[in-house]
Amino acid sequence: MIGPNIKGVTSQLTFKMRGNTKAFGWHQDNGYGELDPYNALTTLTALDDTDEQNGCLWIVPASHQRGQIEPGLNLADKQAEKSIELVVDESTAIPVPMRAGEAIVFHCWMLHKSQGNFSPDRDRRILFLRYADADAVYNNRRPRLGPLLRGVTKFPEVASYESNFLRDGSLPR
Ligand SMILES: O=C(O)CCC(=O)C(=O)O
Repeated sequence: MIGPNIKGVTSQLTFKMRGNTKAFGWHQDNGYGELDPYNALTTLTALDDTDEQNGCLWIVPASHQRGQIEPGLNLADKQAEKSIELVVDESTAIPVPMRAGEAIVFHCWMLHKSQGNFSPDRDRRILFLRYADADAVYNNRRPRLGPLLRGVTKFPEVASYESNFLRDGSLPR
């Protein structure tokens, strides 16, 4: 789906433990930093069974066809200014219940959100991994750094990205 040349963009564990009723608003993953070409993907692997009660993901099917959506900025609110949260017509939104070990893959423009975990006894842990074209750049045209997982890249800083890490995975000081 991305092509022969792929880099890792983010790896993230999102734990929504029982009793954490905080929702995560509608957004596109490309809202975290617009990557071009626009074919970056997110894979989401459920580490626990997840459903509407314990905060499963919701998506708006086919919403990736709308392209990059700019969040409306509320300049009076400094937090909102930084937010990637979008106001969305939810009428066609659907929950995506998953069994532990199942994975889904979605496009960087797919609108998604999650509700809080209202289960009294079930945690909701998810692994998010994002991948992009090895030459993907931000809108300022600088390359997004990340490990080259497959193929080649024209950017030496991406090709050498992993060699910048020390053996224990930390960055040199
Ligand atoms: O953890 C969640 O419930 C949603 C997280 C998410 O969608 C994201 O980090 O992009």
